[in-house]
Amino acid sequence: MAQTEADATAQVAPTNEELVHAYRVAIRSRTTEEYIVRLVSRGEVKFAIWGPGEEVHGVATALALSRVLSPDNFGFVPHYRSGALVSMWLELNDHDTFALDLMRQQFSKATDELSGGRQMVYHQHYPKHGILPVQSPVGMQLGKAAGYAKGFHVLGRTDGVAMAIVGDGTTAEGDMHEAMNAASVWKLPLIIMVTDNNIAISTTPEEGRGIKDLAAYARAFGLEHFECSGRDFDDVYNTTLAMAGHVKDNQSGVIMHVRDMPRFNGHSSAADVTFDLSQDDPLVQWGEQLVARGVLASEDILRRKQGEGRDFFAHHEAGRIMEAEIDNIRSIISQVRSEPEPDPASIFDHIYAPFPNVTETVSDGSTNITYAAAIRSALDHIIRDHNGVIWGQDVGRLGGVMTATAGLKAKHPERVIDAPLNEPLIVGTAMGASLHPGLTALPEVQFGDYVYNAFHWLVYLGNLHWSSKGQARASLILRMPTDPFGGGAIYHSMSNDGYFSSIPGLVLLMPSTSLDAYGLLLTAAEYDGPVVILEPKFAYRLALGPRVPGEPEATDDVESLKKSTMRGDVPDLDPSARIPFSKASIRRSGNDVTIVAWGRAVYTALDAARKLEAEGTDAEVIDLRTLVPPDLDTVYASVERTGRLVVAAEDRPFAGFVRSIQGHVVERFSGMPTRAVGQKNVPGIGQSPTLEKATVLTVADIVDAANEVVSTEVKGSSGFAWMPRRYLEG
Ligand SMILES: Cc1ncc(C[n+]2csc(CCOP(=O)(O)OP(=O)(O)O)c2C)c(N)n1
Ligand SMILES: [Mg+2]
Repeated sequence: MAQTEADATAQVAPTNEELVHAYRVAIRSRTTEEYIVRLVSRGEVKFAIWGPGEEVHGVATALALSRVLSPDNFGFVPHYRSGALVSMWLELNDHDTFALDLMRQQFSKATDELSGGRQMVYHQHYPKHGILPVQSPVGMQLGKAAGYAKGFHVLGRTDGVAMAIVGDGTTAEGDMHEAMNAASVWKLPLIIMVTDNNIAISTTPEEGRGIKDLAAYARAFGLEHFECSGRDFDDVYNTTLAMAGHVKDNQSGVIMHVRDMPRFNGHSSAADVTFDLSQDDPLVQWGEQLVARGVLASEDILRRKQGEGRDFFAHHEAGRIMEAEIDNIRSIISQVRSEPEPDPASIFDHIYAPFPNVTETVSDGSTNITYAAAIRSALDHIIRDHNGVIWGQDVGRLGGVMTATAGLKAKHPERVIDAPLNEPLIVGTAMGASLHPGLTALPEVQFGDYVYNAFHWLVYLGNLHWSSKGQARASLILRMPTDPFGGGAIYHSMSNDGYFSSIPGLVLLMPSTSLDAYGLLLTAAEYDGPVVILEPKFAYRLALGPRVPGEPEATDDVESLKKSTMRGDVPDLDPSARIPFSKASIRRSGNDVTIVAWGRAVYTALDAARKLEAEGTDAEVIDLRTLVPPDLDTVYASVERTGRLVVAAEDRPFAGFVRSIQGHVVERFSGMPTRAVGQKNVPGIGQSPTLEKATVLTVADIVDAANEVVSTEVKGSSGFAWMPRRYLEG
């Protein structure tokens, strides 16, 4: 070795003090987990998962990473077996209560700072320390970390690094392919760490792992590959140090393959948890090495011994360091045992981040701003004022297939990004990027019909804030076109409101006018949580609803505005306009029947109302605008007056959101005549125009439903079951 290289290695090699510290943290991790095994065996805790056998890898990795990275430029999503790694990383970054934090989560106590008793153990989240929230579905660490890496670049950082830790079985998930694509195409400073114990619960590599050669796999994506033995402290430390330096300096992705990891207590508490003595223990071996090097005394370390029973401690001589940790863990357990359980009423806390307190922009006249142009203008403001970044298929060069992002790439070349053709990549990485405070992720999915392979991300976005006790905040606005628009057939026409409305925690919007699209987007940008916006396709090229503040009014200006927005320019509208969440709009007042609609159905409902008026029925039309959480007060106040309800939407009522709004009203006003109408309950819209017409919501559907409810006599067994107040006030 040349002299300078030797100096550099000596400088970064762990000192004896650091080695002792690392050994103590590794021993604490083993002690904690073997005590958890006891708690499980006694039935004191419901479920546990753990990583005995991964301690040496964990502490060596954390120590090496800390040489190159800090929470300021590093974020990572751990695996549920990364306890020792997380514990060491936290200690190196001035947080030394990990064992207590963990035990509180293990016992699901009210004091569990990580999730308030909502999450399984090892679902950590320490945002200040760069530890990103851990979720249960394996694989999502990958998209999340890839997005976090992308977020560093969006924010102009050239020294950031993100890491996802997954097990070997998880390399079969599509998430792996998505993260590899993102890392390759976007040149992300991403570490994909595969901790390989050669098993996935019970599935062997032969049964479960299609990637036979991780080095060749990495090469195919243009990434580097590093590998080490997870049993060997020095190998892990040196390889990780070189690998992390490479990722940081080159700002490019790697696979880090950690081979030969043992699994000592079975997969989880659901398995046979007997400590497996047939495998060599890296922690015992490393202790012996540290004694041989004179770093520790012989009495300090953990050793195996002959013993009876299934318990770890029956077969091990703890040594001085573990003895001290046993006292420590026992006192933590007895403290945590006596701490309070979560308050049952707390389940309703943190479903949403606080909604922005905005005043509705009220406007009159008719707008000349198309729906697409209103979206462009709002996105323009969000990019500028909220660190917004758009990515999706064809959103840049083309301006989106619906023109909703036209002109924005020219204005913000770095903030409008044509993404790979992969929806879970788009939504998942946006989710990860949105974990950077102050960044607003604006993913677009090209058609609502193509978001289903990203559904797990939407479910996760819905529970993230709640499951982290309100601490994790994902500022993400997902936009996608929906509703039928002539000839789209099964996969470009469907309305899918009901799929998303059943995910608690998501704000679901469906604006039907240019001003609502504009104002709701700007409100969403002020919100620290996930928002899904469904945009009716028919609307994009139409100027719908009242004037948008800031739009020109002089005839010449209006003409040039129309031309320029058709060309795909971005109009400059008043950035102060807002439409509040969860506030419906009464589009037409009436007394005889309430029609609740959203999206394209609002216009079908207004046409139906005109027809009904000609027949002598006075219909009120309510545009829900925010589907979830819905403004039921406005609906209730209206039906209380009219006594009749029709819910009309483009989605299928059967088992869907349309039926749900109807159900709320029926529950509250027992006996009230109601109908729910929408797309017919068939698997899709046929390509034939005749079939399409027979399938989608029509004016006649609404008129017929309104006539039915208006002509229904409201009677119960003992006379009138329910009457609108106006009859009683007579
Ligand atoms: C998406 C998803 N599918 C299934 C599961 C259930 N499950 C939990 S762990 C696991 C095996 C993971 O194996 P591997 O990636 O090798 O990690 P290891 O547990 O071996 O560290 C499975 C199937 C899950 N949590 N998430
Ligand atoms: Mg495994």
